[in-house]
Amino acid sequence: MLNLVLFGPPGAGKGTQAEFLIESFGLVHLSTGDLLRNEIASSTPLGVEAKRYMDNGELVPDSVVIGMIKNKLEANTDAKGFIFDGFPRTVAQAEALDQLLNANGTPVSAMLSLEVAKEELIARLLNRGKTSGRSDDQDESIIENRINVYNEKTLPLKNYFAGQNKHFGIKGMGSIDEIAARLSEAIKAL
Ligand code: B4P
Repeated sequence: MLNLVLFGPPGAGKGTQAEFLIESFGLVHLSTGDLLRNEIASSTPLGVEAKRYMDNGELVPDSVVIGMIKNKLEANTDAKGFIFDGFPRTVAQAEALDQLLNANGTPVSAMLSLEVAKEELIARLLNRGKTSGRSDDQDESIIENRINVYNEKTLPLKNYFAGQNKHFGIKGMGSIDEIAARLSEAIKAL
């Protein structure tokens, strides 16, 4: 089973590259950002709570996202593998993911970390904000906050997975196809 954690700051290209990876490797895509946006669109109680955090570029509480991932893993027991996009984002989430996957004997295979310069991240997100309607992509100060939250709470996960010899840095600058080719090469070498 191939279980990949696609990692990187907001705007690194996680969602973009996940589309290519699910097609090439036949994996089930689990994006906590997409799951949360679906909840918001359906105005569920979970969505209403999550929106308060997401609009400000803050992380949604761990218990909420861990519960969503657990449900999705249970609903996809016949999957060939998963691509985790935007999850885990905190050490508590990484520990919970390890526990859930190890209980099934199917641990994380690798963390693929997309590396992109901050100015490029901001430019990509502001550009997406012109058409996406995403409230968290419209305002540069909210984007800056998302990047700060990433540096403070999410970046420590590099060391977490490096400690398990599962961290692979991938240059995330260049064309979408070039980056997809780099990811593909890294996965085939696993
Ligand atoms: P996400 O949905 O994960 O949003 P993201 O970090 O902005 O990444 P995304 O995948 O959407 O963008 P991508 O880099 O592909 O999270 C949103 C919010 O949800 C979080 O802030 C948080 O509040 C909450 N949340 C989600 N998961 C959570 C968790 N586990 N715990 C707590 N809270 C959680 O791409 C960005 C743009 O760049 C796109 O427009 C794309 O077209 C463009 N792009 C990509 N690659 C490019 C390239 N090579 N060249 C030029 N442009 C490129």
